[in-house]
Amino acid sequence: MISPPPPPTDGPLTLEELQLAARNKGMPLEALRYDVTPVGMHYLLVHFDIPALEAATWRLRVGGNVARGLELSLDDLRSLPRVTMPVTLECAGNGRARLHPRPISQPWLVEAVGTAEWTGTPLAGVLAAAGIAPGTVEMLFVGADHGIEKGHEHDYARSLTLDEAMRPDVLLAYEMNGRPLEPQHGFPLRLLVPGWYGMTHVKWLTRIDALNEPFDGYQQKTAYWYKRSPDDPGQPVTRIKPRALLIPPGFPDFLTRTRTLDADRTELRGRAWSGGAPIARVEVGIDGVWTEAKLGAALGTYAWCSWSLDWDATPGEHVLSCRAFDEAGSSQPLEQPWNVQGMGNNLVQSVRVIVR
Ligand SMILES: Nc1nc2c(c(=O)[nH]1)N[C@H]1C(S)=C(S)[C@@H](COP(=O)(O)O)O[C@H]1N2
Ligand SMILES: [Mo]
Repeated sequence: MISPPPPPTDGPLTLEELQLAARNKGMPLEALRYDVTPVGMHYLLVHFDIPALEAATWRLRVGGNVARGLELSLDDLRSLPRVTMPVTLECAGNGRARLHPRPISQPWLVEAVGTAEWTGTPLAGVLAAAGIAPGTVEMLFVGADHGIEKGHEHDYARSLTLDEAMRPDVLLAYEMNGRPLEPQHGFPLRLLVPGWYGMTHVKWLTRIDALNEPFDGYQQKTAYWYKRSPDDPGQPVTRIKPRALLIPPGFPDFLTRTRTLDADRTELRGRAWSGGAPIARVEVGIDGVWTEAKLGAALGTYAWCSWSLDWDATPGEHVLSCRAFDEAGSSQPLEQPWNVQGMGNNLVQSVRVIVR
């Protein structure tokens, strides 16, 4: 059962996009001031409905191509080695709403990001306990949520290669910022794959299966591909591309969000991250002239770092931008790239300010 996706449009936002935008939410940019994003300000993306799960009856089943199937309660998982790490999560669709024509889906601008302290147990330990059998190529992660996307009915599910799944920093996470996961962020358990775009971090985990063939479910084979045209085989979406964001200075106009500030020395501040490699530098563009910013230490291997730059704000209208460069040599485009699903659009952010 396949229905074609709605064609991209240059028209006004549709009611369907508005409906998604009102259910899901971005992080307010002023929350870039926090090292660790308060849970209620972290971005949120839920494809279907938030499932009703109870800690007392919920179980994680580990099966497929394993020596011993496991059935684990939340207490079982909590009794395993405990690891806490800060991780920056970003939705692969961040930036989609600026594309021309606009792919119809969750219409993010730039706010689909957040950094939390995640606590859980390394997945590798649970997989070792189950005994991954020879011939396993991928691990499949299945959520409790269910729905239809572009005509395909499915449980939300994604896979990882066995090598990626065995990375020591991949977690089965049951806490966010020191508290049990909120229902919307995956209670009672979610996958955490530091460095990867959000779709990989499967929430409401109920099943993990060892597969001896690559998974071909909707969220793996159809969604989350960089394609230049509908018949381009494309490339899978994997790790987070570099991005820097600026805390909009001054105060906003309610409707347009244009900023007003007084002529003075102003400290411009923001955050930068990349899932591919550490951030090497951040540049700030003031009316198109780029200056290197002062870079703070990263909060963690897979968490953002702060940056700042003093700016002598002179009266008039200005456009402020920022861009991140990582140690692998990746950066952010100044011209809008385009792909069919609107994935990984890390065009530089621009903030309009009026200095008085
Ligand atoms: N089970 C399940 N897991 C999921 C999703 C989902 O809809 N269902 N959405 C994914 C996507 S696309 C993103 S960007 C992240 C968002 O995580 P957050 O809402 O905790 O920020 O969860 C991912 N995990
Ligand atoms: Mo996402």
